[in-house]
Amino acid sequence: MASPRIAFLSVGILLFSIQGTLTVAGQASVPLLLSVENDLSNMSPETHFTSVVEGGVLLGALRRIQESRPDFMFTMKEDPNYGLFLESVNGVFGNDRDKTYWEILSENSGEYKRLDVGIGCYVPSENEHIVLRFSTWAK
Ligand code: B12
Repeated sequence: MASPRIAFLSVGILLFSIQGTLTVAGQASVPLLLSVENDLSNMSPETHFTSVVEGGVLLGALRRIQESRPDFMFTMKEDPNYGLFLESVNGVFGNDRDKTYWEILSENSGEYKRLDVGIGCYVPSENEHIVLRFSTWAK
């Protein structure tokens, strides 16, 4: 039997598909799912339905969740060469001492692919499932 989480995600994706293109402040928008996973702290994962404006970057989706959900927050810092680095999610910061960071992935049919750019450059596709996973680069 499908787990409640998979059932929840499936219903969400179905609703998004039925709705088709939504609008955000009069602009065409692209719906997506965003999950937060932190196995290092044994936290239960959370998933949010969000969107970006057509052609918009992932940062817009994070901002949209933060504006509508008081339990979701994030911080970032600017790197002179690569742009915006996602520094913390829900108060959990990566750090050099523990070699931890927020890895950004795209999930499709159970397969996880690491994004090749950061939150300020990545342009999500319709109904994409983005995963923010607290990870270590020590391995
Ligand atoms: C080591 C490394 C990391 C380490 C840095 C840890 C550390 N404190 O040393 C970790 C594992 C954290 C990391 C993460 C990511 N990285 Co990286 N990383 C590198 C790598 C291999 C070397 C960087 C380095 O040490 N340079 C030498 C030092 C002296 O220079 P520096 O300027 O101080 O380096 C800093 C920046 O590079 C920064 N940084 C590292 N990665 C990224 C990614 C982004 C988007 C930003 C804004 C900054 C940044 O962290 C370094 C230490 O402070 C480079 C590739 C390369 N060979 O340069 C990729 C590289 C910079 N990373 C890249 C990417 C895509 C990511 C991720 C987005 C991957 C992901 N999907 O999760 C994440 C960032 C996620 C987030 N939270 O925003 C891309 C950036 C491409 C782009 N145009 O945006 C690169 C170029 C690799 C590639 N070709 O794909 N990375």
